[in-house]
Amino acid sequence: MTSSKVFITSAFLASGVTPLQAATTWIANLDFVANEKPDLPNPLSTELSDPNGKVPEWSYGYRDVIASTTLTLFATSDHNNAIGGNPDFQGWQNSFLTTAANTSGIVSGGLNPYDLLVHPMADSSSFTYNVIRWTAPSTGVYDISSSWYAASTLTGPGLDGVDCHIVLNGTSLFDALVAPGQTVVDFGAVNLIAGDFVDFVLGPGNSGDSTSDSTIFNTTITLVPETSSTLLIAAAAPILFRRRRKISNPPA
Ligand SMILES: [Ca+2]
Ligand SMILES: [Ca+2]
Repeated sequence: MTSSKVFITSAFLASGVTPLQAATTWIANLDFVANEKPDLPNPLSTELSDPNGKVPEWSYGYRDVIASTTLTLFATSDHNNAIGGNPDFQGWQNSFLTTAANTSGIVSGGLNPYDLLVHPMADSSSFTYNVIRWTAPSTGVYDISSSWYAASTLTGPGLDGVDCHIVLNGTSLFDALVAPGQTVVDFGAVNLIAGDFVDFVLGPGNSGDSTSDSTIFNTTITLVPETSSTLLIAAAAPILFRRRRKISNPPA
């Protein structure tokens, strides 16, 4: 499906002059690792904070439907600094619902440095969908570039990969299936108002079976700077932004 947003710059037009503004960027995996280190009991640790104590635009949790405004945050008791016994693999886990990263700068547990791994539950669970939420800190145009890699290449009954979604304020903007071994990407610009929230949602695929559904996810969100040229264009007419997306199948 395709969505579009109309960008209206009346506030900027009224102000007349707007200074150049540096782009601000959020990167899901690096911001996650930033919150994981240092570990408690170091007094500088924020690892139990959800929303992210270092980059509070991010929250981590789950719910039982794809498109909704609800989000159940992970509990303090869901935090683990050695998931699967690997001290590099740290983050949140409730049953098999996992949001965690390789916090080391080396390959560890089959994950590349700083890989962020997400895992859903089965459809039969009361909390099927993994949700990573980003809340816009200010009104503006944001570029969002996302990828999901279904890491297992196993195929067979129930082993059909995952489904991924981008949901804005409870309404889905993007939906795709990710087959085993496949990478799906989505990129585009959206006009957001401060407080809007963008959910990156992962489910168990059409089978509803979450076996071997570990998925490497990342997204980069960039506030598009307001430049003089943008203002000139904006003065002429509202700008229509359309999301763009593609699905890539890497070589086996
Ligand atoms: Ca940690
Ligand atoms: Ca699955």
